[in-house]
Amino acid sequence: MRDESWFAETLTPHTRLALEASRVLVHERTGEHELALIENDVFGRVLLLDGAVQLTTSDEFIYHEMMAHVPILAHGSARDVLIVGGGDCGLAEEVLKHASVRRLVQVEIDPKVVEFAREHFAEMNAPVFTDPRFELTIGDGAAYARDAADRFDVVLVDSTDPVGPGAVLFTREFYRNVRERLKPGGLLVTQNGVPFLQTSEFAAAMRNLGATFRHVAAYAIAVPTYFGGHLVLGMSSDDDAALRVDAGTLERRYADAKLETRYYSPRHHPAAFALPRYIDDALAAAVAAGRAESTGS
Ligand code: AG3
Repeated sequence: MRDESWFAETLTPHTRLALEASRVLVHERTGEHELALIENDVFGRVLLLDGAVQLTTSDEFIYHEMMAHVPILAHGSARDVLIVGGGDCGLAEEVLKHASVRRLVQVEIDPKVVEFAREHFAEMNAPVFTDPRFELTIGDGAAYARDAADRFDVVLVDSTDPVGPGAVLFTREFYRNVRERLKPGGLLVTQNGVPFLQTSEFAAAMRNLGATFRHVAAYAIAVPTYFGGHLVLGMSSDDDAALRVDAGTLERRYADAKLETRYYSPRHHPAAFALPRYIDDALAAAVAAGRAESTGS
């Protein structure tokens, strides 16, 4: 029987990160996921899906600020944004802080995650549900990418890890479909895990991106509850303008957007792309392999 006072992250086979639960608020199987919501004295409320920490009240700002503000400020005039996944709506909250964004479509597969987050993370996501720019669809994000006709300036894939229902969001076919959803100059940002522990998953996803997009970059973030070193976010586009944006432009856009951030800064933004060497090397090798496959086919 599981000890209900400790919850372990079971994401990788030979490691366990355990968090003490001072309270277990929810622990159940929903349609798509095993979901647990606990309280921890250091991190606050913690949401785990299928044994992987998704967010905590204390450190969610890191992932959400970096996933939203890096591409939106790099783009410079993002009006239409798509989020695939992101059921806790913490990412939507950061996206909607940009007055330039006119429409935010979010396609999440599991309505239960949204309900939960609405109830238990209201201090983070409450503004989202009254924002007329926000269009939430419950459905399969991969099918949406394939079938929709709409196009976006920025597409954000706020997925779980490449196991279970989220695995499809790391495939070449999905990335190809997303590419069709981008307007000229559009950008895709993807959650690509912790390369130190998820080495082959990271390489496979980057290879698929390399096979699909003309330009693939990645940036690293440090989230205390994502165990195992840096978590990497991929940024891909067929146009490298947003990947080359200079610090002065970012400073100006950041000031114009009137954002208050705790992790993102226009100085840190380009720095996050200067990857530690073992990640940089793995990225370069995977992208080159993907590129070779796509030109060979
Ligand atoms: N979703 C990404 C969680 C990634 C965790 N992976 C890991 N620790 N290797 C976060 C959802 C927040 N909206």
